[in-house]
Amino acid sequence: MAKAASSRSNNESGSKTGKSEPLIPNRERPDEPGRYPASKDELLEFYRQMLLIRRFEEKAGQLYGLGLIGGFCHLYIGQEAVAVGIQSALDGDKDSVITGYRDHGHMLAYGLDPKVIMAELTGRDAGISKGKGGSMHMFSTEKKFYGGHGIVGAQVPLGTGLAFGHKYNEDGGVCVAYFGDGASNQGQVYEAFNMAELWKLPIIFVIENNQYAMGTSVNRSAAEDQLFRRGESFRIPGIQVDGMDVLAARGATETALEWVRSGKGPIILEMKTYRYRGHSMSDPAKYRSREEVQSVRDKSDPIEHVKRELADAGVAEDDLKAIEKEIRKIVNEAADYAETAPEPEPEELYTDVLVGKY
Ligand SMILES: Cc1ncc(C[n+]2csc(CCOP(=O)(O)OP(=O)(O)O)c2C)c(N)n1
Ligand SMILES: [Mg+2]
Repeated sequence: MAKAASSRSNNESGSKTGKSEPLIPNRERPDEPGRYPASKDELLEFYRQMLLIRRFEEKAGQLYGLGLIGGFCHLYIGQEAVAVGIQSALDGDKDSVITGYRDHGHMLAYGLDPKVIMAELTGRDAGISKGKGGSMHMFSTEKKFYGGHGIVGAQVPLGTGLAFGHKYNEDGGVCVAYFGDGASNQGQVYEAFNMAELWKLPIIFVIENNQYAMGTSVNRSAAEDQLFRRGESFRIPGIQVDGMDVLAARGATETALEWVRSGKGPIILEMKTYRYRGHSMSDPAKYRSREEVQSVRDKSDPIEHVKRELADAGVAEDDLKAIEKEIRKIVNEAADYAETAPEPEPEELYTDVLVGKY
């Protein structure tokens, strides 16, 4: 099988859907994934969810600018198709998710209430972590969403532990551990890969390759910039996916889930994507040109992509406008709520510090 992005530099996004190479000797390969054949209703739902993330993140950026959100804030704009495509394939009752600090989109794609997420951003008691976690430390054990982690790469061994828990408890769940291209250069990632394959743990390692780690491009920092190959030494297969195409993301996730659920151990999905905004709200973005960003927006925007699919499926422009209106209302209400909800009482400083006695 041909590698998806063989003729492109890794600095470009928009490689074609899920192809993988038979790189590891004597190792069965996952099936070649296809684009998910979504129904019109499913396509509409993907559009809705991606638009919700985009408008939510734009609003979060505005509230940050007004000083209503403090600390760090990393926006997910541009990467929406990854979280929406992947999360839509998961079993919310069984599967667990863990990610880094760029986490609002994953929470929204998991169906968490935008009000509760926005209230966390503004540090209010009604926030999902009672206003004590902020942008980077959102958590919902009920939804099996285990953060929100500010330490780059930390979620990879933690996710491997979650996968160990799934296997040990025989609960049929799979862990999805998201991390970035920058994180993929860390040593702890490879210790986790080794254990995960050795113990055949049910985990999908999702590398969200948005081409940059803060201001450093993949090509400047990665000796092997085809990140789907990073599991080879551990005999973990990898698939490179067009992360700007929600149907490709969903299709590859189906393939990965089939692999993992059938007991074959971990798998890597490299999602080729792009972030339009700076690394965080305080990034002056001097390491890339405006033209580069604009060119990705023009050629590969994930929301425009689905809009075209919807038009082909016969959905009227007015129906899309109605969804846009509905989403703006949800986001405005979330912002109003997050601006007016009370702050936590000082006593909250002493809660949730330890889970219990050891
Ligand atoms: C262990 C550690 N080292 C460095 C940092 C500072 N830092 C925060 S984000 C980041 C870049 C990570 O980039 P990537 O993994 O590509 O994720 P992205 O921000 O692109 O989503 C760095 C170096 C940190 N938070 N933790
Ligand atoms: Mg990155």
